[in-house]
Amino acid sequence: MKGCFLRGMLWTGMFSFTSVVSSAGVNNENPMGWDQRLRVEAATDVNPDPNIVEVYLTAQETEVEILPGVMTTVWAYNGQVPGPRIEAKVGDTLIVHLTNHLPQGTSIHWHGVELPAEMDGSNLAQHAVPPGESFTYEFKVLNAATHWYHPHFRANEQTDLGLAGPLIFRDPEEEAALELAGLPDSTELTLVLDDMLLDEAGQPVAFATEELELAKAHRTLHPKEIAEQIVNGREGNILLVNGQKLPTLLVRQGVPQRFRIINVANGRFMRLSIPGHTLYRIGGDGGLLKEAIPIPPIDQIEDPGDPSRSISNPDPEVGLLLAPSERADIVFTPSRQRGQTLYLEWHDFPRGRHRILTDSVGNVTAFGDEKTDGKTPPRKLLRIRVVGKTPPISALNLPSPLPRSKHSPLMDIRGLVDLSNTGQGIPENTGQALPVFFGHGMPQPSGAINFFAAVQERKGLLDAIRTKTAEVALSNGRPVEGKVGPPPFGPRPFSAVELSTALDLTIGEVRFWEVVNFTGADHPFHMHGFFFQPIETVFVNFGDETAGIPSNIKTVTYPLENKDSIRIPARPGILGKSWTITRLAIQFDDSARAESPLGLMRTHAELGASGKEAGGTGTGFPNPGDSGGWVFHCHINEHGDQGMMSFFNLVAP
Ligand SMILES: [Cu+2]
Repeated sequence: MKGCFLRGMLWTGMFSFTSVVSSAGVNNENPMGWDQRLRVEAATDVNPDPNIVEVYLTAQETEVEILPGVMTTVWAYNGQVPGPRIEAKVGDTLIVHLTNHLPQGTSIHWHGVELPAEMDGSNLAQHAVPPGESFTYEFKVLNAATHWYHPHFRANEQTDLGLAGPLIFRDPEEEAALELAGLPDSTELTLVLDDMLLDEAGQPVAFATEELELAKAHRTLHPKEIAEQIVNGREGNILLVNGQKLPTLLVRQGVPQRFRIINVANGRFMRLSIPGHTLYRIGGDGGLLKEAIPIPPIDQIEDPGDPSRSISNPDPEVGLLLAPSERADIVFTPSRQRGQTLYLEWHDFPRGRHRILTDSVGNVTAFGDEKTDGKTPPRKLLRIRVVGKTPPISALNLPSPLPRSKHSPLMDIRGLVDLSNTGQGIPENTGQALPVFFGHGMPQPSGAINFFAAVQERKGLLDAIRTKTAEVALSNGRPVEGKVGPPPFGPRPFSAVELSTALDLTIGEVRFWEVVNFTGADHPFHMHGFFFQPIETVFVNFGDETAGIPSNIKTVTYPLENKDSIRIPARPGILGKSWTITRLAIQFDDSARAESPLGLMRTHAELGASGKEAGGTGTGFPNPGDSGGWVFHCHINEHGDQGMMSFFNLVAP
């Protein structure tokens, strides 16, 4: 990136300090070539203006060597998996020229970025860029944080095949303050975590989610495999760090390392640990936290189902957990001596994987309990070799509070929402509350499964919850009332949503989402274009008196943080008698963003439905002050693509 960072500039503010063992002095650097085997190469900035970053990305099929001696056919930006690292500083203008050489339409969604609606890249913001054509994205960089970019058409297939890249927005003052605290930016590394599902020939296994692909897939996948990919999210058999299987990083003992970690996997939750080391999480989706959060390594416990073996501690609160699309900014200091090797490990936990039951001819009949859920042994992601001369050990002082870009301050908006009307375990549709219901139906014999994210008022559903009979309302996973799509539900209800029936919100207002999860699995909720601040998750269980299962309600709260993606935990009990409600405070304010110069969003809305890839029909956004339509969805890409996605219109007051 361009621009000169203000080295050594004093960070003004009152700090206390958290001491972490580390080194100090001239050796506070990593060994020569420390990251050369796994660094994601940066995109070339072709613009000489120091305040404009302008890059070209070409999406096309290519071959890469993931397994030794095997060329795997992938889809890549500029031939790289992951895509080139794009860096810019707050205040810059970022211009990206996308050229599509894929065999199908594509777009780029700038995940976590505050930008004008028409630059968002969602299937609501634009039509897919057809094969052979180009599209230019342009927006101003407002928030310093670790983001990423990926397609938003057939995201399950395109992202999984390799189209995902890191997007790092920096604030030089923030970086200088961290450097002053003893955290050298020369040891910062971006880690893009992913997995790929490869067959015996080292090629990607067929995808099972698009209608077209579903038909095709029947020649290559059994209905059971189709249903598994869809309901559990596609989990790969090869784990990748920056596109490589178990790459090696070189470090010195006592020299603190900063990792910007991005989980770009379709369905794999990245639960991370470095044995013998505490990780300090200093930031996440929306930039730096107020305070570093220490995260001890994940311990092994006796498997309650089989005392002869051990499993990773099943409590997801233990260790660093990144649901698909989440990011973490962590610091840790290698304490091992020269010649020793550490590993960044992936750990399993029970996230609600379903087992698929079939009949004698292979048709899918039902879901069953997945007894291995959460019990996969730990796997190594990254080798960390301690090499070079060991420097003297002193202390790294992480300031408290952590420095934070004045351009994107962390303002607590959770106090601006009124939770007094919320029944603790009952979602409401009054006042500031915006209930969103996540659910899905039973599998069809073909393996297809319908998902939904229902956003409109669902009085019947709310009443059913109040009377603890939600299973009646959720007949085959469909809300019995509502305006989302004409029956029968197709595999892609999102395409049937009409703009005129979407939720209307007003620019500037503060609301809270109540994301209600009826399912037995975790789902990562992702909001486009706006940060939210997680307040709490309420685990509601009305039990089953006849089976002796007691009722209970448990509430988990969250630290102050700006986020765009969050794990929505599974229901704690049986279907219809239990659910979770995750409450997120959010201010729908995009008034600081550049006016849309083209009015593309309004144009698209007026174009109306143009096949399933368009957002839908409606009157659009006639007022030039309107923001546009914004989507939110589950970021297990198979779920989002199958309908666990909805949107709202943001209009001028
Ligand atoms: Cu999901």
